[in-house]
Amino acid sequence: MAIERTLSIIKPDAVAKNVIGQIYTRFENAGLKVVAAKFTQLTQSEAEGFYAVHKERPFFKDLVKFMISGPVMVTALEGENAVLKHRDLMGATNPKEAAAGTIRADFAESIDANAVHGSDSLENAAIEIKYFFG
Ligand code: RTP
Ligand code: MG
Repeated sequence: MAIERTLSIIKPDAVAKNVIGQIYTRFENAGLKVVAAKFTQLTQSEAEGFYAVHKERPFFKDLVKFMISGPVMVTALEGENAVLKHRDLMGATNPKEAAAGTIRADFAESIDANAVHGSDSLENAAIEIKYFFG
């Protein structure tokens, strides 16, 4: 299996809940290694740029507003099959639909405040890691 990199963001709701360590432990237990990280407050233009693919969607404004509502933990993770593995750890976008034991099932409140972001493809992972870490 290929060694991949993926981008994870622990969103403002999960940072506020003080569960960065619990989420990192899940990454570690799944064999995902932290290769870059920064704790940061996104600006409006950073959040808009990051989620530019969604700019025509009805939820875009609320998404950006939420992502700048508090600090986030941005992490590049590396490991076997990292993109899909990280998506599996996160669970479904809507925590009500997320499988038991996933990060969103355990820590997310709603489809808006859903604890984590993860790259959805290897191609987007490369773009997103470059966006935050150059
Ligand atoms: P993410 O990008 O944050 O990892 O989440 P995702 O791939 O599971 O979901 P995506 O479709 O990329 O949507 C990005 C974020 O927008 C919010 N969203 N709200 N109200 C809605 O119908 C709706 N749909 C999406 C979610 O917070 C989602 O994480
Ligand atoms: Mg997405």
